[in-house]
Amino acid sequence: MKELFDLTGKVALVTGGTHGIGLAIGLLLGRAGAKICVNDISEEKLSSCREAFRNEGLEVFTLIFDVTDEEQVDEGVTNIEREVGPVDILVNNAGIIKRIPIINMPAEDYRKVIEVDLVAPFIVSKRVVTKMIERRSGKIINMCSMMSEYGRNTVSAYASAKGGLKLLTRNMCCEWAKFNIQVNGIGPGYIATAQTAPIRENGHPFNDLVMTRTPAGRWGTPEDVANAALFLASKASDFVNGHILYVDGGILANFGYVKGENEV
Ligand code: NAP
Ligand code: GCO
Repeated sequence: MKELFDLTGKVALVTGGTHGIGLAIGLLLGRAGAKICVNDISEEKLSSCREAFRNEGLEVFTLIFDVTDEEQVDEGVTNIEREVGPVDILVNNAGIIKRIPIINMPAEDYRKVIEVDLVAPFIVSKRVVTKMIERRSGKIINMCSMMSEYGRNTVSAYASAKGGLKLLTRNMCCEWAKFNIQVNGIGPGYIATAQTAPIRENGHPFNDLVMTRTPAGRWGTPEDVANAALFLASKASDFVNGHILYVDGGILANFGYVKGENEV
């Protein structure tokens, strides 16, 4: 049973994995035996990431590159292939969000979110998949969102990107499954990280909405998401492809309810 989730001998790249969901994924895949590579655009955050791994008795190969820059991605992945080995597991985790009403959002801001959240997973996957095809084996996990299914005020760019990433995931499945490469997405619900801190902390009313719309009645944790990543990175998911695994405490299943109505 344990060998189903044993990643010993595998090389995993988690983009933007220095904190939040990406860090939790890297630590868990590392505990499962994988050699972990993490990139970011901030050396300071890479340094704190190395400390987090050290504190868990784990090694991590860190490197700086911007996932939206094809040359930097090629250089970074070439460095990983030389120093660590070809990437077996790619987690396209890096992402940004800008919460601005459409009418006020500069097109440049819209493009930037699309670049990081949608174009970058295309760029990084395209660079990494060549060796996966050669070796007839690989796992790609795209970090989608419940905004791959829903819109909401102010997150038009983010929802556009995450909706697109859902279909890019399915297209990658169509083109690469025949090479024994499984490409899936994870769709987290509302997770307590730096990205959601502005709408979760200091009594923000959005916090009440999330608490009532989420049947589990809590914010998710980065570890909740990492558990799903371990499944999609392991042998246990070898026949799962083109799937978006929602890790959302039931929010997508829930239209909502009137507080106190027929509550058990
Ligand atoms: P986060 O704390 O904002 O972390 C995102 C990471 O991506 C950061 O390390 C960031 O680095 C990195 N990054 C941003 N732009 C980059 C670039 N151009 N090149 C390389 N790295 C870059 O976010 P999170 O909450 O952990 O979320 C991680 C992923 O899950 C994102 O894709 C997010 O959209 C998705 N997600 C989050 C939630 C949630 O509720 N938190 C729910 C659904 C989906 P810097 O910090 O140095 O900029
Ligand atoms: C927001 C939140 C969400 C989460 C996540 C939900 O402003 O609505 O940031 O977008 O980040 O994507 O799944």
